[in-house]
Amino acid sequence: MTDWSRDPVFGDVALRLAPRCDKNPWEGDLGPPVDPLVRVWAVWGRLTEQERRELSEARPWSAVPGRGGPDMVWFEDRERLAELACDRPHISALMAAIRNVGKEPAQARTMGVVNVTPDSFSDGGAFLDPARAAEHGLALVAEGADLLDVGGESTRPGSSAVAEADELERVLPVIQRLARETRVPISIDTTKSSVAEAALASGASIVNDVSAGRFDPRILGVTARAGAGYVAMHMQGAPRDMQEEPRYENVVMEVHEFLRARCRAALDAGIARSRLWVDPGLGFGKTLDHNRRLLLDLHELRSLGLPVLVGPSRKSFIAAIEAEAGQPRSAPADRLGGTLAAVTVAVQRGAEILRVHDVRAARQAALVARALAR
Ligand code: PMM
Repeated sequence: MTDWSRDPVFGDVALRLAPRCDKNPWEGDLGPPVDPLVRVWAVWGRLTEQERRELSEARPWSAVPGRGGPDMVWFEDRERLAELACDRPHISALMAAIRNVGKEPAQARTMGVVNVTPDSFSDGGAFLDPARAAEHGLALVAEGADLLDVGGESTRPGSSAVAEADELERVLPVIQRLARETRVPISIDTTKSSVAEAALASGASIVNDVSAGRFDPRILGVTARAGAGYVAMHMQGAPRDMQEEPRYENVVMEVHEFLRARCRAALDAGIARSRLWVDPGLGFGKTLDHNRRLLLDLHELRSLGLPVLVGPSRKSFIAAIEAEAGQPRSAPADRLGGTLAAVTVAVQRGAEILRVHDVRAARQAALVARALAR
């Protein structure tokens, strides 16, 4: 008998939606194993009225009899299901989870942070000199970084935008040197199309846009024309005011919906689906509870069918958890333990890219988190 609650990816969904289910729906008395994509099951008793109505529309479906009505339903019309799942995180999360059943989650990759800024919250000023920044990037590669993220504008809460010329002056020499001296893909952390364009021409191959194209929509076309990768990150508001009073009805649903819409815009601008990544934007217009919910429900974002990148590294939610427990708030550079705890949770919920300052430690945490989730 399969214990679904132990499955690394499916476990969470199974626990919340289907605690009564103790059978593998593709085996034994429920029929032979089939392509999981075409058979999605749901435990009827756990669904809301609205969800039942939505699922009932997705005919043809088969019901597995249970006491007092259908116990489980499954769907065999792949197209109809994909259509239905497209706008409904709840259903699509179920689909994504099922798609991952039995599959080894990929080993998460690390993206080392290279901030060429005077004021980033954790390492501001440390690498403002281009030579030091590039050396730091190379050191992160030596620690095992799979990617490097170079940024010239701080996005810390309360910060204001940096002039384009300053941003270019900070990042271009660093990208050029890193591109010459390492084979690791380089991303440019910017919201400006002009900076993205120059960085891509200088050796970067990914645009990491914390505004997901809201601040400067041309960035999508620039990325598309270069055939580059694109990280669409969620943020409520702008860095200047994002932490003033972040509010959500349902943070996971809203972030999911935002990312879906922004990925639609990216696709419409010509960015290939295979080049898109999504990021819930920990700390960007979020309280401790919002960050906690997003980390715990990270697998729900996997239902977008795109790699999920997450950046918990040294963020203030770690200090907020300490404060909640009556402990002193640690300084950003002293948040490695908290970062690794968050990395563990993220990996066990299917994160594929970890944006971190401490690459060696995060790689080890990710490896062990995955091995222990089996
Ligand atoms: N966090 C920061 C900057 N850029 N980009 C992505 N995609 N995700 C993040 O979480 C993220 C980011 C802020 O952290 P830093 O100042 O330490 O770089």
